[in-house]
Amino acid sequence: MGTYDVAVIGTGGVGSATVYALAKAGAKVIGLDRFDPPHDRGSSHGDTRVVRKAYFEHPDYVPLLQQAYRGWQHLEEAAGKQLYFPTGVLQIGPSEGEIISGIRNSAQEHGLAIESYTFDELGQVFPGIKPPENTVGILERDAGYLLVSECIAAYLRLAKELGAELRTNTPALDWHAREGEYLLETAGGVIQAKQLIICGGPWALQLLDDLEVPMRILQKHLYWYDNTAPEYTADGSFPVFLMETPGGLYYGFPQIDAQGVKVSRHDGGMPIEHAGWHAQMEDAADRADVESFLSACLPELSHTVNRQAACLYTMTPDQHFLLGPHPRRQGLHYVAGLSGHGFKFASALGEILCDLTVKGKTSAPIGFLRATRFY
Ligand code: PYC
Repeated sequence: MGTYDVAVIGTGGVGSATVYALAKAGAKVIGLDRFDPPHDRGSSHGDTRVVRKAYFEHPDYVPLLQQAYRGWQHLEEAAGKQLYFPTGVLQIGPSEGEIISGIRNSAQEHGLAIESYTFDELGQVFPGIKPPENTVGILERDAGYLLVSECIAAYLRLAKELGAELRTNTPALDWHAREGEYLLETAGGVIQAKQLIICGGPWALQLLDDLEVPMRILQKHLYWYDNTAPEYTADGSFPVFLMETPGGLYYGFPQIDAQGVKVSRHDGGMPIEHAGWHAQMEDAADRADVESFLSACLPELSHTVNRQAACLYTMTPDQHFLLGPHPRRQGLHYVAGLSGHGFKFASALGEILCDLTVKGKTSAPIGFLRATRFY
């Protein structure tokens, strides 16, 4: 075994992409996970994830998304299967609200194609949607959803074929720097690596506590509603949607299988003390809240839940990611606090973390995501 070039803690969305990128670059890499990924104990499960480019959160994310789109295409080719489904993403909100004005800024700054709809047009073009009063819509066609667990499984399979070592059900307990390398204490013994990448999702609160950025964990519920209405199906051209309503920010996916239409609330959420959570699978207040959104805005959808799941968001104070080389520790790199919108970036973040370790630098514009913005 000896010393690895790089150890990656956490092989969910970003960790699996990172292990793959490192193995492809010829590094001797080991990836560890406390469960057996793809699993449902973190932030990368529930079948689907939104992928979109005209990013309302900040225009500086757009170059990373352009890299991510290329990365997902590469993964599809390498894995020999479709993982990205360009159903389009429709975002609805007040025309001066955070979402609509943010999309317009990003699209303008980066020359991205978007289509605008007035309130009246929304009702005509998307007959299943009753938009909240005084809202407008923007459709981005080169956007849609990714099959989240299948992306992770593909990265891990391909990484293994390229020689990466993967240890599942092996919690990383602690790490120490010693004489130019890292010693990683795990439940299965100590691992030595020249460099360390921490992609621990909600476990980053413990593993990256010396980054000194206060993160918190929120639990979110996902619901799959039974559906017989053709206007909510992917075949019926229903897009992925995000809706900024007076009651909250909700999102969902077209029906793609017998489970129905997946809907959840993006803002809010229940604070969780520790990532070793015990899922509270039923939250009557959350479900009632989501269903009042359905009654108001997706009135043809049933309220019969075929499946529900819970997942975790790891939030930073400003809801932007933490990414980069550790400010005080040579050879230690971090990605954390993806704040519920990170999976779509995983293919790019894996390449960037690979470059930071193998080349010692990246040409990707990630300065705005450094943890040092909080100091
Ligand atoms: O990343 O677009 C996103 C998203 C919406 C809701 C949860 N994540």
